[in-house]
Amino acid sequence: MWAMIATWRMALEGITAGGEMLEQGAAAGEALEKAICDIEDFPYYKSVGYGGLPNEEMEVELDAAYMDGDTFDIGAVAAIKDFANPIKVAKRLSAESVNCMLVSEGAEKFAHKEGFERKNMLTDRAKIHYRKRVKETAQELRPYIGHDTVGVVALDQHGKMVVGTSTSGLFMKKKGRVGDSPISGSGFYADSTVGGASATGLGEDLMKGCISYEIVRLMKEGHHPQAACEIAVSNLDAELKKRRGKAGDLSVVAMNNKGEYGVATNIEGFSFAVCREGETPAVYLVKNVD
Ligand code: SD4
Repeated sequence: MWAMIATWRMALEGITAGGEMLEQGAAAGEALEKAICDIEDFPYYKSVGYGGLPNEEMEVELDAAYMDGDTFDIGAVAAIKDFANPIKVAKRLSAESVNCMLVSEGAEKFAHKEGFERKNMLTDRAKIHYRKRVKETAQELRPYIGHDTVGVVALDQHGKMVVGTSTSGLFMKKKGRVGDSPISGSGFYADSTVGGASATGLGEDLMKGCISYEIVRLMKEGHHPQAACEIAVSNLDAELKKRRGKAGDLSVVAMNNKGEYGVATNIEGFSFAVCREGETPAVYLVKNVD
């Protein structure tokens, strides 16, 4: 059995390409890298890779992470600029036993030394969005939240599971702001003996519940991925509302090592893409658990 699940509609073509690789017997990590690179390279996705919207200083700073569910190797980059495929850098970093999470210039220095492709990730289209936003908000530049991260969980024919994320974070975020996407347990987590999970939404709130780890923990306790996702989202949503009066956007996808999957969200309009052995890749809209 092989399978892939990913956050948002934008992931469909990427995971379809990754799924074809898994069908041919590719390793989960290779298929996931292909899926996420395709999304990073597509200039019209405003929240991932090339064409991603900039921070308040009009710079595109990207976060990405990769985790190997067999070895627990983790690699992550945060606030990296001017490299075409942050997921490749994160995956490469996962081979390092120390220094496996690098930020900003440190991440760029590493990527350069390793020969990754340099690229100006700020497109004219993204600049137009930025200028429009500056005009709209006049004096106050607040981060824009309705904004999507790609998170992919993959299972290969050998039973290996991996997870990866890639994002430009929140539009108009502060320079140096890091979301949940490169943070282990928050934006992603994978354990091949159980399953994997990934999150999208307001990083500052997703981190407060270490939501991806929580979903994998619930699956390990015996919950189906669907139940694990629903419990994790509704618990965190309720805790945040109880303690802070409000909860940000929380959306998750998960898959266990049998290829069964689950999704949950506290917003309207969260979509996900799934592609599994013997099935046509498809996109679905998720009902709010709130
Ligand atoms: C972040 N979680 O940087 C990301 C953004 C996102 O839907 O996923 N938005 O906080």
